[in-house]
Amino acid sequence: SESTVLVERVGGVGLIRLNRPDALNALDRATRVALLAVLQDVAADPGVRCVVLTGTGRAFCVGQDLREHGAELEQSGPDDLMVTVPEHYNPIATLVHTMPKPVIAAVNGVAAGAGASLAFLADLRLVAAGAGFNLAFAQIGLSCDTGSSWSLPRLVGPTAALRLLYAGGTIGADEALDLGIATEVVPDDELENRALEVAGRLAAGPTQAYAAIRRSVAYAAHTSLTEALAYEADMMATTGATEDHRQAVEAFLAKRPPVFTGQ
Ligand code: T3D
Repeated sequence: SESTVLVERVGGVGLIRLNRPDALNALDRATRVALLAVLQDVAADPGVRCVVLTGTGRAFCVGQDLREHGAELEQSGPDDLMVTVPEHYNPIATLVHTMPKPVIAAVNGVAAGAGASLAFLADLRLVAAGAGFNLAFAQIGLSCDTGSSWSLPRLVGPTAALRLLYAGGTIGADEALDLGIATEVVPDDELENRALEVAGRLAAGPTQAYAAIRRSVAYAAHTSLTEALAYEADMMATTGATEDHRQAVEAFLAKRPPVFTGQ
């Protein structure tokens, strides 16, 4: 049978598609395992210089597969949760947020629970006009996972984060844009092309600089200015030693456009 997570290379872009459209791309065990493996592959592949995460069909991802989850809860009680979060959601969340290249969520439809949380950990969220976000956790008596306690307050502030986590309910693309969750709202049928356009541009960029910017911004979110300055100095030393930096300065001085190779 066809895999529930597809990955396609479009130039330097790794396009990851959650592919259980009949289940609104809910994350059952097999899909969580496959998604983690695919993320590990694209993270390690130097030929992939930007990653796009999207879904097939009318949803982006509705989080945990509650049919499978319900059956497992019935059978073995909450033990399943104690394994699923540390063994599946945590490494998936970490990779989405820390792999050394930009990650874009192309939110093609509703993103709920862990699905919304995954989108929050991407660098950019291009959101289809008909899509939305639903912090579904509390509606089923759960707290929150996949980094949403960390990412959502950073996007919208702690008060709005609590409001969204308490309330459940789906917010639309325009409200997501107003709140700072969506970086851009795109007509439904243009989303994939737009995501590939933005991703293609990033994939043609200075990948190591982008990776270091990603790390610097994440690091600075929980440190003092003094520590952030020291970290920036390290990252500048690293990126200053790259071939991309050397040739881009040369290109600047010669008044021609730089050609970045990611090296
Ligand atoms: O073990 C652990 O670690 C737990 C970890 C949990 C992480 C999590 O992600 S918890 C959060 C899980 N997700 C949810 O609670 C979302 C539940 N879904 C919804 O709230 C709504 O379906 C949506 C807001 C996402 C979409 O609403 P709408 O009106 O567009 O669609 P719908 O009619 O509610 O759903 C359509 C079908 O998809 C429906 O099935 P049916 O009636 O056509 O047979 C519905 O049951 C199914 N569906 C939706 N979400 C899930 C799902 N089936 C399984 N798992 C789902 N998450």
